[in-house]
Amino acid sequence: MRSQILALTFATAVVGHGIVTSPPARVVGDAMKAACGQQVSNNLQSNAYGDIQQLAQIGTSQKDFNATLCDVTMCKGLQFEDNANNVQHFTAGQVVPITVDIQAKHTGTANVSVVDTATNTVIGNQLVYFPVYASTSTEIPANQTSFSVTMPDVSAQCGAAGACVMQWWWDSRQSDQTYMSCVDFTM
Ligand SMILES: [Cu+2]
Repeated sequence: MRSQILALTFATAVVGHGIVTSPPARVVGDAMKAACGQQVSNNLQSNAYGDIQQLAQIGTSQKDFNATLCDVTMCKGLQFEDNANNVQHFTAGQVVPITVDIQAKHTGTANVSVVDTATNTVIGNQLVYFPVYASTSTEIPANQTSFSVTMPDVSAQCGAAGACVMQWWWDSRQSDQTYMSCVDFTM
């Protein structure tokens, strides 16, 4: 028990690492709390920048964590219902500027993709891919935190709010930490 408390204290004390700040990304709300439980919800509330491995680790030790409803690999378990008033509208061919805030570096890869939320699968090709991202051996290039993507025509799949998100995904095998943000949108 003591080691569990220490582990949790340590986990919440570590500053998280990255999030999309624009366009607005999914945030915590009551639906997320119901699906993911109190501890996971609290963690994400206090540390929106955190990695999904930490959320999964906390969740598996909690009785009110529903692994089916709260898939941390799908928008960190953040729910559409909590973000229904924050849905962007994009058109095919629209150039969408994206701003990322990174608090600490871990060498990895990153991409932005359109994800089908019903299946948690990428639709079509990645919109942008960074083979080396947030490397610990260099300063972060400006175009890794401020860049644009051109929206493909996903109007057939993404017409209804909640069907799709634009997902920013940064995966560091160096640290076994994965960060993500989801922007709800319709086309
Ligand atoms: Cu870290």
